This record gives sequence, structure tokens and C-alpha cells, in this order.
Amino acid sequence: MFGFSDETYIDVASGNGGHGCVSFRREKFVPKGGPDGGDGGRGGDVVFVVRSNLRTLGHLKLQRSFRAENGRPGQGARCAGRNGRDVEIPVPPGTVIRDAQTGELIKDLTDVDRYVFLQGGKGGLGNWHFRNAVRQAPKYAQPGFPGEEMRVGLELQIIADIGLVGFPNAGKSSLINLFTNARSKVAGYPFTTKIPVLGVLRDGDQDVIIADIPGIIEGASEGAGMGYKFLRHISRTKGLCYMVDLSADNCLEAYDILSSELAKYSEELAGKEHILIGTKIDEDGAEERFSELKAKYRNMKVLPLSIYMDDLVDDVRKALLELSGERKEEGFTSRMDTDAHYRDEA
Ligand SMILES: Nc1nc2c(ncn2[C@@H]2O[C@H](COP(=O)(O)OP(=O)(O)OP(=O)(O)O)[C@@H](O)[C@H]2O)c(=O)[nH]1
Ligand SMILES: [Mg+2]
Repeated sequence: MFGFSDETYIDVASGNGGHGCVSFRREKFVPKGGPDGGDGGRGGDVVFVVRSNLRTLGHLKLQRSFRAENGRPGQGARCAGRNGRDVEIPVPPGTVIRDAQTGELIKDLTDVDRYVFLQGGKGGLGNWHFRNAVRQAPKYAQPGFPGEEMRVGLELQIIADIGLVGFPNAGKSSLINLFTNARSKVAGYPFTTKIPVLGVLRDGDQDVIIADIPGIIEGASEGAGMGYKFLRHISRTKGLCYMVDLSADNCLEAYDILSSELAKYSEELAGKEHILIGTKIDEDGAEERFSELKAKYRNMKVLPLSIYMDDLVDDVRKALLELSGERKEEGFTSRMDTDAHYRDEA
């Protein structure tokens, strides 16, 4: 496997069954009523529920313990105890469940909506069941059956929604740091970023995953620089965000060079939906260069950016959300950013 993976573990427990009840009928004028103890309720199940608005396992690092409700004990008059409520664990599509101790695969939740992982314990039978000719007043009822407990490992391969593509020093890492939880190294020299970095842009309950990859340079497809080998990490994105440094002399040619290097890697990658961002518009002469850039690429979405100008930052944010496509759906809110890590085992 290669790419970004998110991993965590959680402790889960299904509910215990409720105890059966020992009870005898009490009625006026009936001195010795027969046994009427009801059965205990079933313990709740542990259920994994796949939610497509979730993209990481971040929320499961905040809550690690999931326990289903116990079944209630039976009662007199043959009343059964209430069943325990299931506990639902929301996970993103593609999550894999493993045994936390052995690492053994338990279940791959790709293409699954709901998965009952641990069943609750059965309820015990009430004393009513144990009456017979010999024993007419059993003082015995069955205890509930215990639920199961387990620590499980969860694993997810994360696929970015948007890939940032630009020459070294274009401001890619600055952008991902601005919009997401990522802390990608930023410095005023080329080739600062050496391995891809992922960040999660949060929009309501929707996560948009952005990938910052090392800069691409001319000749990358022939082995120049180092960004090229990371293109596969953005090959399954929904869209690309090209970034061009408006303070650099080659800013008008940059997009053509970048897109042709990408096309040499894969036509499909180069053909993805994209936007073009002119960065560092706060620098001298950058505004004029931006006008030329916009004029050159009329049928493309071209936006200016300075990480120091809030209104421009806002417009870029909106454009990125648009590029990632609408995936709105009602559901669970992921509350924490991921600490997904990069893995390259090719
Ligand atoms: N003036 C100005 N400088 C910026 C802006 N955005 C980024 N920079 C600076 O540009 C330099 C490069 O930024 P990075 O975000 O590291 O660029 P990068 O594209 O990730 O570079 P590599 O990782 O080397 O490919 C840093 O010194 C940033 O502070 C901006 O909007 N305005
Ligand atoms: Mg960088």
C-alpha cells in the first residue's frame, strides 16, 4: 500500500442480557399464585455504521469507548425486560476493522452500510419457564448472558479530494496550513516539502481532504526534481489546484509547464477539473502579472491569493470547496482533524 493512512483503536462492548425474574402471581383470594417471572431483555449490539460525509477516523480519537446498553431484567406478570439499545459507531467508507492484538483482518467496510460486529447477550429466562409438575414454585430464574468486549484496530486509506500542484516555493504549503489542520513546513526556498502532507478542510459536517505534494519542475517527467514521483498521490483526487507564484518571472509560463509535465505522467490526471491560483499578489508588480495571467487563461477559473488578505483567502476557500464537489449528506459530524500519516511502502 502507499498513500495516507489513518489508524486508531477503540474499545467496544455489547450489552449484557437482563436477568430472568423470579416472581409469583399475587391476586386477591388466590393465596399461592403460580410463577410469573418474565425474561430478561437482550443486550444491545455493537454496530458499525458507514457515513459517507466522514473522511477520517479523527472523531474516534476523541471517543474511544463504545458500550451498548444492557438488557433490563424481566418483571412479574411475565413481563419481559426491555432490550438494550445498540451502540452505533460512525466510520468513513473504506474503513477496515482489525483485531487490535493480532492485526488480523476482521471486516473491510468498503461497500457496506451497516455491520453488526458484536451481538448483545441474550436475556435470561424468567422462573415461569421452569415450572413443572414436580416443581410448581421454582425460585430460580436464568441469569442474563454476558455481552462481548473487544479492542479493535481501525484503519483507513485516505484519498485526497484536491491536490495542490505548483513549482517549488509557489506557496502550496502556506495554503494547506491556512485552510486545514496540516502543519506543512513553509520556508522561503524551493523544495521545502519533501513528502506529501494531508490536511482536512472542514465545511459544516463535510470534510474536504487536500494534499500538498512537493513542487513540480520542468523536466520532472524525465526525473528532474522530486515532485513527480508523488503525482500518484493525487491521481485519484476530484480536482487539482494549480498554484503560480506571481512574484516569479516565469509566472505566465508556469501553468503550461506544470500541466504538460502532468500530462506526461497521465492524461487522466492532467484532464481533471482544476483551478489556477496566482499566489503572493501582495508582492511588487504581482497585480499586473495577475491581470496578464487572467487574460491568458480566459476559460479557466483564475483567482488571486495573498495569505495576508482575508477576502482573497475566503474566495479561494470557496473555490476549493466547489472544486471538491458537493457531497452533502445528513449525518454524523466529525469533530476532530486527522493526524493521518504518510506511508510509502510501494
Ligand atoms: N508575500 C507572500 N509570501 C507568501 C505567500 N504565500 C506564501 N509565501 C511565502 O512563500 C514562501 C514559500 O512558501 P511555501 O508555502 O513553503 O511554498 P511551497 O509551494 O510549499 O514550496 P515547496 O514546498 O518548496 O514546493 C514562504 O517564504 C512563504 O512565506 C503570500 O501570499 N504572500
Ligand atoms: Mg511546501
